[in-house]
Amino acid sequence: MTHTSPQPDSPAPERFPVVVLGAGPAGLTVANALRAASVDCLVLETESRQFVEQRPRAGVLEEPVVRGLERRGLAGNLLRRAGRHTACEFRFDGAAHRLAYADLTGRHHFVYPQPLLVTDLIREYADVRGGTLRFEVRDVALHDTDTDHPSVSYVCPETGRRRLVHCDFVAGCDGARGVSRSVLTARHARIARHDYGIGWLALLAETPPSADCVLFGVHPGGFAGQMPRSPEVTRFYLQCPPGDDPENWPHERVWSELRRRLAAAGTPPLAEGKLLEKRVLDMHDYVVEPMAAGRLFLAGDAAHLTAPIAAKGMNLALHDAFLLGDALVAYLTAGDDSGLAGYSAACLRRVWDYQEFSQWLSDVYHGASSGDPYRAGTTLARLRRLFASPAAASAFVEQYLGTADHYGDPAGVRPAGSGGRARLSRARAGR
Ligand code: RFL
Repeated sequence: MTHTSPQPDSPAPERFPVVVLGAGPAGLTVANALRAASVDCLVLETESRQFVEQRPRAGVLEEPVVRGLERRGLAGNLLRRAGRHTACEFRFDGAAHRLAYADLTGRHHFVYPQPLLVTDLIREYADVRGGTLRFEVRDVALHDTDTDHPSVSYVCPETGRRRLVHCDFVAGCDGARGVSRSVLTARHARIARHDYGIGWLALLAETPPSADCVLFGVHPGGFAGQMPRSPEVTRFYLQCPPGDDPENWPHERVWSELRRRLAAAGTPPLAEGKLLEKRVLDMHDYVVEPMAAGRLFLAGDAAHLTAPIAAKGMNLALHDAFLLGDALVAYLTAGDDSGLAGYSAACLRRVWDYQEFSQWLSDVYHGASSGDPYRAGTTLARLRRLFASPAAASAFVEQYLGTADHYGDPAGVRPAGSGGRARLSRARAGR
C-alpha cells in the first residue's frame, strides 16, 4: 500500500539510495550489483535467514543466466558445484524418447538448487560486499513511490516499532505474495492472468534420480515429471486436480503413480525414497504490465509468475535483476536513465515469450490426459514431430534453454554516461 503520510514511531528515519524488498534470487542479485558499484542499499526480508537459505524450490538454470551471474562475480560456487544437463527425455506410448540438446546446440542447463544460490548471494552481499540486510521485518509499506522522494516503512522485529527509510528507488522483489505488486496494479499497471485449471503435486524425495536428465511423462493418467536436484534429492511432479489435498497422496500412491506414468520400455525402475515435501500447486501465470511506475521497479515473481511447467521462474527473476541492477547503477553513478526507461519493455519481451512457451509445453504435458481425443491426438503429433524434425527440435531447444538472442542486450543498459539524468521524468511519464 502507498500511504502518502507515513507516521512512523521510529526516532531516526534512515536513508539509503535503494531499498530492495525481498531476499530471493531477484532482490539479492539487484543488491549485489549495487554493492559492487559501491551504491548503498537496504534489503528487507520478511522471513529469517535460515528459512530463505533452506526454502526448496527451483533448480534448473539457463546457461545465459549463469553467464550473467558469472560476469557479476556471483557464480563461483555454482560453477564449481552445479550439475550439467545435456538432455531431457519424454516418455510416451510406453517408450523413452531422449532429446540430446547439447549434441544439437552445444548448450546445456545447469542444475543448482535455489537455496544454495540464495545462500551464496546472501553471503556475497552481506558478508563480502558489506551490504545491509534485515530479516524478519513485518508490515512492510511503501510510501510516495510516485514522487522523487519515496520511502519504505516496516516494523522492526526486535523492538516492535515502525521504522522509516527514505530512498531514491524501491526495487520490489518481494515475490508472488509481497506488497509491491499491489502498489503498481492499484493505479499504474494491468495484470494479465492465466489459469491452467490443473494442479501439480510437487514432491521432493530423498532419493537419487533414476535418470541422468529431466523426465517428462506424458500419460493418459496425467503428467509426471522427474527433475534431478542433487545425488541425494530429486524433485517429482504428478498432475492432480487443482486444490487437491496432499493428504490424498500417501507414500504408496505417489510411488505407484510415478512408476505408472513414467514407465517406458528398457528404463531402470524408479528409486523410491522418503518424501521430504508434498504440496499441491494450482498452475497459474500472471504478468504485470508495465513492471515499473515512478520510483518503484518490480522484478521476478513480484512482476510475473510462470507456473513451474517450463522451469523458467527463477531464470526470469535473474534476467530482470541483471537489467534492474545495471540500470540503477547507471543512473545512480552516472546519471544515465536509459536503462531505467527501457527496463519494463526489455524484461517483458522475454517474459511474454516464456509465458507462451509455458502454455505450449502445458498443452504437450496435459493433452494426453485431457479426456479429449482431439487434444490427445495433437499432443502426440507435437511430440513425434520433436523427434522426427530437426527444425522442430531446434525451435523447442532454443526456448527450453533460453538461448535465443532476440531479447536484446542482456546488460540492458547503455554504457554509463551515455544518457542523462533529465530523462528520468520523461521515462516516468512514459511508462
Ligand atoms: P522469491 O524467491 O519468492 O523471493 C521473494 C522474497 O521476498 C520475501 N517477501 C518480502 N520481503 C519484504 N517485504 C515483503 N512484504 C515481502 N513479502 C515477501 C519472501 O519471503 C521471499 O524471500 O522471488 P524471486 O526473487 O522473484 O525469485 C523467483 C523464484 O523464487 C521462482 O520464480 C522460482 O522458484 C520458480 N520455480 C522454478 N524456477 C526456475 O527457473 N526453475 C525451476 O526449476 C523452478 N522450479 C519453482 C520451481 C517454483 C516452485 N514453487 C514455489 C511453486 C519449483 C517449485 C515447486
